[in-house]
Amino acid sequence: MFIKKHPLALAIGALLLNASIMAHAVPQAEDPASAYQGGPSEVDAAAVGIVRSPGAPDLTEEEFEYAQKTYFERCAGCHGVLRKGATGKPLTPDITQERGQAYLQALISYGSPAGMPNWGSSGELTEDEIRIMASYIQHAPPVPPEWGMADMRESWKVLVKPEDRPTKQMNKLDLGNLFSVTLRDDGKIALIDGKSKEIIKTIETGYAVHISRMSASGRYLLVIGRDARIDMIDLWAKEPTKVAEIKVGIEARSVETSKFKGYEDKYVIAGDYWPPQYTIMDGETLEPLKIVSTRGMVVGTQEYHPEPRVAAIIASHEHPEFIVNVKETGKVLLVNYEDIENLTTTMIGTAPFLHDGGWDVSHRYFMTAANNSNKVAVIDSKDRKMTALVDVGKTPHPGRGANFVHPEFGPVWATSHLGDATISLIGTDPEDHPDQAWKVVDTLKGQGGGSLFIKTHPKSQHLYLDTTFNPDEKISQSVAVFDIQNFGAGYKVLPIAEWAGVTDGAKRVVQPEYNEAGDEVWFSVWSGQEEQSAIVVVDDKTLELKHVIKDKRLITPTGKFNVHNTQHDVY
Ligand code: DHE
Repeated sequence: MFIKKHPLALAIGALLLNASIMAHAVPQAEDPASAYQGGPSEVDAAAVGIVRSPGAPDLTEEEFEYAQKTYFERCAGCHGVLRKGATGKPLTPDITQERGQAYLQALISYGSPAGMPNWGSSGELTEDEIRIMASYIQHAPPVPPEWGMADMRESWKVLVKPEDRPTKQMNKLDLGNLFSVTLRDDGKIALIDGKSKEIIKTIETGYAVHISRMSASGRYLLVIGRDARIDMIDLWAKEPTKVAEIKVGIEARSVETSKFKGYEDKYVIAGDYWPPQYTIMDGETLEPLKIVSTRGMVVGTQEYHPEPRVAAIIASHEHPEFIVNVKETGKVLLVNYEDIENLTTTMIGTAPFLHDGGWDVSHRYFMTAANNSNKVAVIDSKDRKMTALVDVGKTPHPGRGANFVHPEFGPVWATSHLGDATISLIGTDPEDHPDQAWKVVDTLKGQGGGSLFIKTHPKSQHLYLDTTFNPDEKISQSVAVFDIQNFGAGYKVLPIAEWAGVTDGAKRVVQPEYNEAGDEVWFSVWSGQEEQSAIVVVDDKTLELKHVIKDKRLITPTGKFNVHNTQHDVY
């Protein structure tokens, strides 16, 4: 059975495209995981050479150029830059040549139930374009350029030297309750005051901004874009100001700063998707100090992987270490930054593909999703070992997850899933609840699959989860909320997009984020670049609408990062 084109799935595809190809709609299979992960790669097709391989149908230079560009824009997100496979299947010539031209053309045309979009029957690619793509993937993948120290240093700028920066906060902003909001397709972040809900300032950042993280002191805001550019913003300046920037690779997703006692604000680390590596930088200037490749063997099979991308990174509170998720090899690296010239790393084998995760309530155990294995790995950051590998639902996607005290099972950490409607609650209290520790103690049922983020706050009695990539727009435009004291009552649905009063667009509701006090929850209502989006603020006590932020500068808002909660890992 082939997946048919779905109008809503087209909208998902369009949202995931970068500006250069925004005009086209892209067919997507109705599988939320592939809709989510199939975004374009930042690798520049023009920068990679043409590789002709024996046994593959020949192509003209023009056809190669077209195929290369199309592959990086539309296929690499799932199949990998080097086609070694990730969410999508591997597409190396040994496999593709064996399948043959006719089979590949049919697959590209009609898609597959496993999540491959139907590029031909959707009308997105012509028959001839499909022939070119099917031929192209029978040639060896060209290797994109590396990005080493010379490139980094060339891109590195200190805009305000540390000695010229203030020594105390020079503005009257309530920094703890400030939100850094990703304006995904506008290449900017918006700083929004938590009380007045006014945009204080928008700041230009890397293209397709992804996340914001706070330095340990709460002074520096670090923002990373998919193009691997990091912007460092000083929140103590008269008005928040960019003080340094660097490009650490060609494609990236994660940035973090040192938080161990005595090392506050000393180092910044960023992980790349391409080249597969991480970089440790000076915490005040972003000067690149150490680049480490993550290429290596996959856990279990111990086969070489040339493209293991760096996913989430979190700063340890137990040792001077960064905890680095290496996606395709399924390895968690504990990178000790005490002596970066003589770097020591503890390598923990878990399961592929590691994606995102966060702390348990004690900030000792890192709970991280191995999304392709349907597992959560529990990493003990104190004893530097894996404590458990817990089976959860299909394709866990916790964001940083949610910690709360379950009325029956004690402290738990929760994840929702892209691939099913469940929420897995994992016991995290080995001292007082040893029988429940590191086991799924309860499974809740939410509105449906396609969930990306789940959230609560120590002062809240509610647990919220989005369903951003659910194919049913009623579900993707609303959120479910549970009463932590009464899970038996099921969930309430909050019609966030309807409350926003936004008329056009996909209006996907994404990422709950609390204010500092823990009495408000902010949700993004995410539409296209040319459409109106909004942020909806919910009163956590009453579950009623409190405020809608609409502003013409609020273009494609997605992630929101409250300064206090991000600085102190409160979730
Ligand atoms: Fe994200 C976090 C990767 C698509 C919004 N995203 C992360 C992290 C990774 C990641 C590795 C964890 C960083 C960390 O903690 O250090 N995201 C990817 C992808 O590879 C993927 C699937 C496809 C892509 O092409 O980028 C992807 N992400 C998206 C989106 O489409 C989202 C919904 C909208 C957007 O802005 O692009 C999105 N990702 C987010 C957000 C976080 C995030 C809001 C941080 C959540 C948090 O609470 O910490």
